[in-house]
Parts: sequence; structure tokens; C-alpha cells
Amino acid sequence: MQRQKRVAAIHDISGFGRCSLTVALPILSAAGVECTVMPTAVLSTHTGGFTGFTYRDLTADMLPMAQHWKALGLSFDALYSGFLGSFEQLALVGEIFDLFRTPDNLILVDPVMGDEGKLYSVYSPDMAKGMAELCAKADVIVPNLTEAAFLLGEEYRPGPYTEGYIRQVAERLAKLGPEKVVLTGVSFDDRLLGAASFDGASGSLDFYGRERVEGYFHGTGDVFGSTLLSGLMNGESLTEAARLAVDFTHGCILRTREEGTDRRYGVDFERELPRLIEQLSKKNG
Ligand code: PXL
Repeated sequence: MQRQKRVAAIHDISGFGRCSLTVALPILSAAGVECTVMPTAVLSTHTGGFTGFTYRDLTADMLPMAQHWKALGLSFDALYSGFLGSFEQLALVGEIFDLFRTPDNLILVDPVMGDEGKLYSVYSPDMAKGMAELCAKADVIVPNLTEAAFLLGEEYRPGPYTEGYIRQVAERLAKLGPEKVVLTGVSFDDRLLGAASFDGASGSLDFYGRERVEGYFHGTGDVFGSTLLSGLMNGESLTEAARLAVDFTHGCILRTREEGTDRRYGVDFERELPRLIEQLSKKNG
């Protein structure tokens, strides 16, 4: 039997609203991956569409947590960062990556900053410069096209896109440092929506999309990133893992649309998990 993989997930805990750690932990666990968590902040809800949420910043706890893990001799097959609770955390997460970097582990940065052309309300524009520096330490980054524009310091363009545009965005993001870039929210027409995986080493670009479902579904970036990492930790290539993540995220969106749940409540990924497990076990024979 293969040795079990262990991941450290560095995201916030939004008590209500299915995103960040309340999505990453169950998805990685279902995928058979041991998930160590470092909460960057604890909120009553996420910040997307709710008002009056509580916000407990955990910046001061992060390095001591990492140092404790290091003292215990723990190592991680992947480090996965997402929503950060403060600007200062960008440098701290960089330090934590340095602490646990090995020649063959994976650093995945989801540069969570915004969507639909806008930064999340808790962030200021200088977050983008710090996030670009953090992305330089990653092997793989998973920005949506809003985050890609902020990382590159340029204006956001809504889709549909041309392949040339997606390729040059991915190439310029790879020049920031990460070898691999998975762009989410990519569409070349009105019908399909999906992800483009770019491998800087070979220059290959792969697009995989499913039928677009109209509207905004909160937390799907985290569902996507966590599933992508689940695939990678189960030995899939970047392209296969991105396809798995598009399919899973699309399945969750279809369920949620069917149920007619408030879009701020996150997607019903829980009842889609058996399909993810089935897909992973099919591939792993
Ligand atoms: O899903 C991204 C995300 C994560 N965490 C918090 C958020 C958001 C997006 O709004 O507010 C706290």
C-alpha cells in the first residue's frame, strides 16, 4: 500500500458558508489525504455577501504553530494556502513554506483575493503585490481571472476569452515563479466554463470545461483547489487533476442549483463526495 500523503492547509475558518477550511478539510480527508490545518482567521461567516460577521485574526499564532510542527519532526507532502487573514500573513506563510520545503514536496498557492473583477471587501490593492511574491514560492497556483489580473497589475477582462489571451496570462503568471498555473473561470464561448492548466516547463496548455451554470456560487474556488490537490496527492497529473476538479465542482454546482439554496451558503459538496471517492478509486485501481 502507498504511504498516506499529508497536507498542511493554511486558510481561514468561516463558521458558516462552506468555503476555505470547512471545504478543504472534508474534501482532502475524503480523498484519503491526512489534512493538518492552520487557521489564518476565524469568522462567523465568510465575507461574501454577509454583513456583521465576527473576525478573529490569528496572525500571531501561525509561526508558533508551524514551529511546533517542525519541532515534532512533522513533514508535509504539500502545503496549500488560501484566504489569508491579514497582509502580514503573506510574509509569514512564505516563512512557513521555507520551513517545510523539501526537494519533492508541493506548494500550492490559491491567491484568494477576489472575484468578478473586484477584490474581497477585507483586502486592499497592496495585497496583490504581496500575493505575487508568495506565488513566486509556489509550484502550482490556482487564480481565477480576477486574481490573475491583480497579480499581473492589469485591468480585469470579463470572458469569453481567446486562447491567445489565456496562454499569455498563464505564461506571465508562470514567470512570477510557479512552474504550473491553473486558471479557473475560463470560457472561450457562452456554453462551457472550466479551467486551463499551463505547464511552464513544456509550454502545454489544456482546457477542460463543462456546461456553464448561470450565476455566482460562493466557495467554488476552494472546492476546486481542494479537489485539484486531492487529485495531485493521489498521483494524477496536473491536467487530470484539473479535469477531476472541474467535474467535481460542476457536480456540486448542479446539486446546489437544483436545491435552490441561497448562493451565499456555499455549494452542496457533501453529497457529491461519494462520486469523488469513486472517481479517485477508479483511477487508482
Ligand atoms: O472562498 C473564498 C473566501 C474564503 N474565506 C473568506 C472569504 C472568502 C470569499 O469571500 O470571505 C473569509
